[in-house]
Amino acid sequence: MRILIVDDSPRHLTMMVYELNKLGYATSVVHSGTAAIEAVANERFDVVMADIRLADMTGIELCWHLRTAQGLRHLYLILMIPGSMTDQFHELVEAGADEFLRKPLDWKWTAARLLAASRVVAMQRDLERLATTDALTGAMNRRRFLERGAEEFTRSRRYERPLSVVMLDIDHFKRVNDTHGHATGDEAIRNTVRACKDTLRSCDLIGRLGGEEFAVVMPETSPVNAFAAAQRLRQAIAARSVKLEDGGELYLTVSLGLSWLTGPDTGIEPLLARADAALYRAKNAGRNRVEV
Ligand code: GH3
Ligand code: MG
Ligand code: MG
Ligand code: MG
Repeated sequence: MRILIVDDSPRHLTMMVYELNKLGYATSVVHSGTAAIEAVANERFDVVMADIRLADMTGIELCWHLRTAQGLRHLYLILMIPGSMTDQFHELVEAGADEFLRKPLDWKWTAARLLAASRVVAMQRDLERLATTDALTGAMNRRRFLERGAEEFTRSRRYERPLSVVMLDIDHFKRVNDTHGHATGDEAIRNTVRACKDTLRSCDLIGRLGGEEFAVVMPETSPVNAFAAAQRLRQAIAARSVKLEDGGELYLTVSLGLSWLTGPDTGIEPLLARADAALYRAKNAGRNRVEV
């Protein structure tokens, strides 16, 4: 669990970092609300522990900011309040705080509350994983793939960097199911994703778009390099086999369609549509090949 501490008292910060590290949590430190907002936008944190009195904004204002920001719903917000504060607790919760702790912090109590927070964080992560990964292969599911693909598109567009997309579909897959059964079919699908992961770079996005149809977004990749990568992938898949129950081996091929970012593109969808059209051509041209 990664914790961001927001406090402008250096003495208090040193103490907190020491105690939280002793509990096994990874900590980062910022000294203002503005710096906190920037930090959570750039880096993934699970918990924010903020002093309610900061130089540039109150902890309540910080909570409002973080709660209304895009993509930060997972943050678990803990406000640290003066021991003398006796009311307005409802305001803290209404502002989006999940928890408040009195200063000076009681370390046993803080540890207990962080344990409670870690249960929420773990559940949050499980839900996120379930909502974004394909259960059969562990690849990104369609929704997550399109979301991440859109992010890569925007980045490539802004910095005028190349971006390529490959769509692939297993050849004659219906025969696999019909001849060898669904379990073998499933294994063939997993095998294809393994080949993608082994062959492509770790920054390439691999999504399972449908049954035995996959797409890859390749950031920082020119059409020429993407074509070479698609050919390598095609060969890697053709060279792999799935073990059959009778001891035999099943070899499969895929057809691939390639597209890349061009001037008029306004989103990732046109690239996917062009890659899909190219894939269709690859099927018609005899399968086990890459078309542009
Ligand atoms: P083509 O070469 O033209 O792609 O022929 P194909 O037989 O592969 O045709 P198509 O891509 O349309 O076939 C998709 C088949 O994949 C249909 C469906 O029975 C099967 N399928 C889809 N999802 C799954 C799955 O999760 N597991 C298994 N075992 N089969 C699946
Ligand atoms: Mg098809
Ligand atoms: Mg197919
Ligand atoms: Mg298909």
